[in-house]
This record gives sequence, C-alpha cells and structure tokens, in this order.
Amino acid sequence: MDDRLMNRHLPDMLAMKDGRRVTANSWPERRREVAEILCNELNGILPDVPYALDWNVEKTEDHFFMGGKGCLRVIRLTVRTQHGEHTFRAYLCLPKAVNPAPVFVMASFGRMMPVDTIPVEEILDEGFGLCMYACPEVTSDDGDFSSGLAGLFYPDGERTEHDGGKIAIWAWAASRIADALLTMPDVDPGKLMVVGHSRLGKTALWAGAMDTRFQGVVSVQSGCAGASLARYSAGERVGNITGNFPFWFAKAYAQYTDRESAMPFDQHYLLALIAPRPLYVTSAAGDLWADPLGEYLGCLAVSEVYELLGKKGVRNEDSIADDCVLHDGDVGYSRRPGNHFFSRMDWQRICAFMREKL
Ligand code: GTR
Repeated sequence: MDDRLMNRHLPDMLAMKDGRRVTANSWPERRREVAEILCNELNGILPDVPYALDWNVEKTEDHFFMGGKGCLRVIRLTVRTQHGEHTFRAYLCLPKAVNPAPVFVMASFGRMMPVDTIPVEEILDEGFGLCMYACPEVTSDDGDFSSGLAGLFYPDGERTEHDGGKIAIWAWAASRIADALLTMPDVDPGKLMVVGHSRLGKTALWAGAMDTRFQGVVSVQSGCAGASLARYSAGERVGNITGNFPFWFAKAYAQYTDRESAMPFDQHYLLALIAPRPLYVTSAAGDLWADPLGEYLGCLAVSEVYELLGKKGVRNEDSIADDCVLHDGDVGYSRRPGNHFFSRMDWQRICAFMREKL
C-alpha cells in the first residue's frame, strides 16, 4: 500500500466485519456493509415513507433554446405521501445533435436555473445534456426539517440520531428526477450521470452511492464528507462541518468531532459504493478547505476496490501539480489552478472523461 495511505491509518475496506477478506465475488456483500455504515454514521437513513411520484413537462422550448442547438424541458415533479405533497422542478437541457443523449443530473444552489454560472451551451456542444434542480426548492439548506420534501419524511420536523439529513434528501430528489428521465426516449439510460459542486458534490456522491442507475458520478471540490479523506485532513474537519452544518448529515456524524480516527469508515468507503462505475473527482489547487491532497488520496484509496472488480484505479503520482489531469483509470482525478468554484475548465475535463469511459 502507498505510504501516504498507510500513514493515515485508514480502516480496511476489504475486510468484512467478521474478518473475512473480500473478493470480487463477495464484494456485493461487503458493499452492503459499507452502505450500512455510511447510512448510520454519515448521511443518515430516510424513513421508509410510502410515496407516489407524478411528473409532467410544464414547458418545452424546442426552437430557440441555445440558438436552436438544444431543447429545454421544465419538468414538475410532485411527491405525495400520507403526510402531504411537495412539488419541485427540474430543468432538462438536451443537445439536438445527440439522441439519445448522455445526461448529467445536477443540484444547484440557487432557486433559478443557473445559466449564468453553468456553461450550458458548451455542455450541449460537447454532446451532453444537463438536468438541473434547485436544492432550496427540494428542501431548505438549514435545520428546518419541516421544509419541502423534508416535511414529508419528518411530519413533526424532528429526526433521530441516524435519520437522513439534507444531503440524503437532495440526493433522493436526484433519484426521483432519474425516475422521470429514464422514461424519456431522448435520454440515454446507459449514460445517466450525477454531478455536483461542494456541498452538492457531497450530494452527488451520495446520490451515486445510493442509486446505481447513475452510471457515472462526478464530485467537484466536495471536500470534507465528500471525496476527501477525513483522517489527517489539512482542511475542513468533522467538527467544523458538523458545527456549521449539522443538518446536512445524520446527527450521529457529529460524534466524530476531533475523533476522526474512531470513525468506522473514511471517505474512500463512500467512493467505493460507486465502484465499478466511472468516478471522477476534481479539485482546485487553491481550495485548501476541501483539502485537494485528501481528495486525491481518497481516489487512490478507493482504487483497490476498482482493481478488485477488474477496473483501473487512479494513476499513482508522487506529487500532483496544480494543473494536472489523470484520466487513464476508471477513477479519474484532475486538479486545476484557482479557487472554490465550478469552472468551465472543470466541465471540459468532466465531459472528456465521461465521453471516454461511458
Ligand atoms: C463550506 C463547507 C464546505 C462546502 C462549502 C459549500 O462552507 O464548509 O464543506 O460544502 O461550504 O458547499 O459551498
């Protein structure tokens, strides 16, 4: 094992709870154990509330969207449970030149379709579709568990130790969007992906971990509780994130404040739930809070699972330049100069990687 991983004293992902060594054949069994650990200790489990999903296309723009190169569909999704109903929208942008199209599902921060910060035209030109939804429309980014979809899971607005937090709810919404997209003939079901930046990068990883219909998963500067290893992190630590944003996670996660070494997992467990599907992790060199080295080492640590499953891990590099692209494996990694931001350069690299791997 690489010294940098040895020195972090990571828990062994390839040992079953009962001590047996994991093989390719027994990986599905180990995968269930890993998922259970992360459900209990990191993002939490959503209560099993029976629901019905309805969706319809509220608006279609077929002729003029992006100068006629693409089409836009505004989809209204309504979730109904015994506790009430909640509606949120998804904005599907599809390229006309590729049909069926590979599509990225992406949660965004704002309430509107963020065409001002997301290079939609370039993404369509690359031959990809993009389906954005606004996380505040799903449920507010705060401790209010009666807001939006959260209120359907927690009718009294309260949750217990291992109940799912806001990341689990935003990720669940991505899966409901997948339900709708996978009925559309112009969406390629073998090339549905999930992507997100920062807290929504953590969300994308969780969506991909919980829902294997996402064939490719992309984390952009997801950092702590995302792709970055928690043990010996040089950036944000469990205590910082659970102090500021306790509502993103299961309450249980906060018990690891200043006790990362006691965690029965590290973030490579989260990445392992995505194996053997293509996984892409990208960092910004100046985004020290997200710990770019920890993100790369997360990729290196998960590579043993990809290799066990007959895939290729990330390339092992002694040092990572500020501008660096490692696309040879099924776990891809890149780093670009600059700060915490979902840049056009990130999109170019993501598209190049997914085009090659899917
Ligand atoms: C920060 C948080 C990070 C990251 C970021 C974001 O304040 O500490 O983990 O998620 O917010 O989502 O913008």
